[in-house]
Amino acid sequence: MMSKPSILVARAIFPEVLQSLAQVFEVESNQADEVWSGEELTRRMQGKVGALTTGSERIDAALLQANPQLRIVANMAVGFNNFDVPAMTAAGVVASNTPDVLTETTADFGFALLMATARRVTESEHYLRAGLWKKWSYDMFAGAEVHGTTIGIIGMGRIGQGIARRAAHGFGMNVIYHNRSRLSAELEAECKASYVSKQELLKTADHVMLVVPYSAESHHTIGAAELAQMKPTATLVNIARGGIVDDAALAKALAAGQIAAAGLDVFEGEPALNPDLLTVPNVVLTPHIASSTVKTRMAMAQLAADNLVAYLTGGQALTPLNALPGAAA
Ligand code: 8YV
Repeated sequence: MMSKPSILVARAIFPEVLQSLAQVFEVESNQADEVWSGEELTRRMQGKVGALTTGSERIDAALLQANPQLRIVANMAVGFNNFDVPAMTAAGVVASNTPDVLTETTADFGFALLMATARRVTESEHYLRAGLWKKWSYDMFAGAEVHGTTIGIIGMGRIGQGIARRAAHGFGMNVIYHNRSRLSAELEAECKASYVSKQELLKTADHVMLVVPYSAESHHTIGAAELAQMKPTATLVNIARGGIVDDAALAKALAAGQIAAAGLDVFEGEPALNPDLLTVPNVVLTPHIASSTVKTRMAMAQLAADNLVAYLTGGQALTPLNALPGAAA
């Protein structure tokens, strides 16, 4: 009998997904969910032809060089800035991600964060829990209107479009967007979204939503200069990636009342946070949970696992990020 190919599952995942992988592969897993250093990950990768990673594991040229047997790394995330895709392609390693299965769930969370930020949900809850609520008052936690206002979406991929639909059809918002490329006229009509320059968006939006993938070009899409262009009554939500916003500049702008409030699910250097963000009251902070519903996280884990099975047993990944010459079965 032929021995099963060996794979690494780099972080804890749903046991049932792990069990299904164990039917096909020899699996080294990490159900203790230890956070491995780059060297440890490289060492654990030895002898493995495939790996399932999350957005926290970096796959770079050094790891690839030390593991020439590796054939595929399947990320349990739609974002893949933890992968050096050109280096993977050069090394003949397939990279895959988990698009589509998290789109609507993540768009829901973008809206949750927008609502919590504009309507000061967490700030008022902290006040209540601290026993400070003694009487009703006319302007208590008066926030920013959401329905009927203008939302500016930066990054109009699948998730950005999901947010636009919710905003336009559910909340009667005026939707403006900025993106590297313009949507088709049909998609613009469906999302009721108008394309504007970044400057125009920053100047006119009541709520700015960031859904742009992280890259060298999108680093600090929002910094001090951009915050200065926003309305003092505006809110900013980042469900994209840490590094899209200059968190230090944002903490300063929030403390100074340069913008009204922010909602952040992702941070520069997470899980570490810029300490100044913890001292300003007008920011809602969540620990990178935008895709986290039971159903969606299961679908993401299953798609990552299915990519490993499809490529290593059939020669074709389901949702590859790179095309390798001669990779198809
Ligand atoms: C993941 C995400 O939870 O898919 C993404 O890009 O940011 C989140 O859905 C995270 O990356 C862990 O893999």
